[in-house]
Amino acid sequence: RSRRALRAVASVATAAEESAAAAQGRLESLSQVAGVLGTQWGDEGKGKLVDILAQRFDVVARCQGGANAGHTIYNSEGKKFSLHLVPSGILNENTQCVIGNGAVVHLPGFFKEIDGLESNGISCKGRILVSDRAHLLFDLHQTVDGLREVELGNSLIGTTKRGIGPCYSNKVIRNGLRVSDLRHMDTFGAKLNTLLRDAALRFQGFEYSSKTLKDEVEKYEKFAERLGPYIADTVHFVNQSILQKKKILVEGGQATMLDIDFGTYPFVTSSSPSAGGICTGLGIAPRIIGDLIGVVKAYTTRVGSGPFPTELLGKTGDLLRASGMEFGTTTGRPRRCGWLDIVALKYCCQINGFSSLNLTKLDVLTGLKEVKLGTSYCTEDGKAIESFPADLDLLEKIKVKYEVLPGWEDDISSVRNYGDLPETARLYVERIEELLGIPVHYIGVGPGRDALIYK
Ligand code: 2SA
Ligand code: GDP
Ligand code: MG
Repeated sequence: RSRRALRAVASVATAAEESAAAAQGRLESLSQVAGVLGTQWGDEGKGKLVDILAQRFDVVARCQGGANAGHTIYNSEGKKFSLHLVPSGILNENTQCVIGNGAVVHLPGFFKEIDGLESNGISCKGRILVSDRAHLLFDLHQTVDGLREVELGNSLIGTTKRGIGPCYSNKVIRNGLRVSDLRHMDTFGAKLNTLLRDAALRFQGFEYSSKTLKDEVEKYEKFAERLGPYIADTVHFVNQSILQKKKILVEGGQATMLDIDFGTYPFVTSSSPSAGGICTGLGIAPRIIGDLIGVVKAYTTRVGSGPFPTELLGKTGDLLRASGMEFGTTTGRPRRCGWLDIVALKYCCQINGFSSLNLTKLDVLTGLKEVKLGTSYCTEDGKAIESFPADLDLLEKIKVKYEVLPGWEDDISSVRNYGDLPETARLYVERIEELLGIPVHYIGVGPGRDALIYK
């Protein structure tokens, strides 16, 4: 071979070595208990990062939400998996998965998900523990979710209709059924009857008869038997694992801007997808939690109704939707797209105290002449707004001030070393770090497992 060819081979080897070393450094330094949380309105690419990090963790746990989540992962052969309730650690055969007490479990959906994974060669038996404190989400909750949305008409929330709100409502009003109730099938029917009767009293369209109850109880008798080996006191399991020096990764669903307390209420989900949800949804003490990685999409998307200050309603929004393939993983709904919202992100970073960020889908911005960052909000008459407002009327009318940065033309999907990104792409990353005051340690440049730059 010519000297030039040899030099080229050597430099490729060096680049690969460099990226492998950067990956190792990042992965090895993660704390014993760490979390991956969404920072915007969901679908930032949390599943992909969790799947990658899972190789270094013994346990991957979900602490909130249910099958409203849609986490997409491509394995090393490029095969696509869409996970809903099962944690994204499941593709890594050495990882134990946990569905914590803060999650809501729809058993028909759970078994369907497991059957799908097993038929694709992913073994689930003995690898997933479901908290006996988690609440059961019934078909009735899904029906009620749909009926509530119809009732709301034009002001509907745009839920996934997976029954999340109605199930958490029963939890909070204290007549919900928990996984542990499956151990007492003698009283199960009477408790379920209360929920069915309440729904029938409240909604005209809700069909209910004693046969509905009988059928449902029979179904759950079978589920109880099948779920038996999965049921555990996960609070005890997780805390014992911590004492045994095992590494625990918490996988957030949805995101802070959809949080029941911090999100754009009422256009939110019914759980706590921010840092606090780790403590309440798994029983992990706050001082044990170490690194929290915030997953930030390089632009913003939102599915469902509600305020979206940096939304792009024209061509650029359509372009982002098409090139980012922005369609709901659970429902297939088109996602609304817009520029990165630094004001909302600052608010989110404040709430969660992230140690680092994963900027995802940077590749989707390739080809844009310029990219914009929404850096401040003001009222219609130009008065500055200091922090992310609770007031929806104000949010709907808000004016966003943008910082405009130059775009980049080069395809970045095969870049693996930070220094090989175009200068303007680096400028974009570094400006985000500067504005948020948090380092970006991971940069996504494609959906695949390997399409990640460790910075
Ligand atoms: P819900 O069903 O009661 O939790 O809906 C309330 C709001 O929360 C939003 N939400 C989501 N937003 C983004 N992604 C989610 N998961 C799926 C996905 C969504 C899908 O990964 O794409 O397939 O449509 C998710 N889950 C809940 C929801 O849109 C409402 O705004
Ligand atoms: P999650 O709910 O946060 O896990 O995200 P979703 O799976 O709902 O949506 C993220 C989508 O973007 C999925 O289809 C991922 O495969 C894809 N994705 C994740 N990271 C990247 C990236 O860096 N670049 C590109 N092009 N796609 C990505
Ligand atoms: Mg998703």
